[in-house]
Amino acid sequence: MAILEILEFPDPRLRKIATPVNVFDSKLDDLTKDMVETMYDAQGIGLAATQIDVHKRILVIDVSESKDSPQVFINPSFEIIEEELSDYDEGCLSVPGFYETVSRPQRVLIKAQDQTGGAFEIDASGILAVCIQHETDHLDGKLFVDYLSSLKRQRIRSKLEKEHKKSA
Ligand code: QAP
Ligand code: CO
Repeated sequence: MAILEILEFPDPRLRKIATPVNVFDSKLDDLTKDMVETMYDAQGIGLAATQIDVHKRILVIDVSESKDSPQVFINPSFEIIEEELSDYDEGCLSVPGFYETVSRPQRVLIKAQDQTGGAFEIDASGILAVCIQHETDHLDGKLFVDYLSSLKRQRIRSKLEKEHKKSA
């Protein structure tokens, strides 16, 4: 297993569109294990393959209290069940140190495949509904900062660019 490097905003590679997975082999299984390990190491609750510079439609999420229930979503999509929006203070491993309120539909039906290609569905509300929408956005090159005002986004961008210069 390995801990992978997480890309940070405004890295242009975070804007790439991920392509569907169609081979369910041991390489995919190894990659999802590395993603789970990387997510836990970074104290995250969700990680998209895009964030580790792999442009395939793969997510790992663990919204459990005990951090022992990783869920893998291959080729995820969702349908909105409840259009009503709810607000959540979102963060992102690719935007470290920043949290802002985002409004999203409060209930969604998640459709995805597991590591073996088996299809499953989850009726999600609460933090899982927030997380799947946030992570699916990554696969389409979208970040939670895109929902903020351009002023807020620019401020976050310049602060992170300064951080990156310091550590470069
Ligand atoms: C996305 O985000 C999410 O800034 C996952 O310094 C967030 O795991 C979905 C993290 C909120 C639903 C609600 C962020 C860790 C982790 C940071 C994360 C940080 C350390 C973010
Ligand atoms: Co994120």
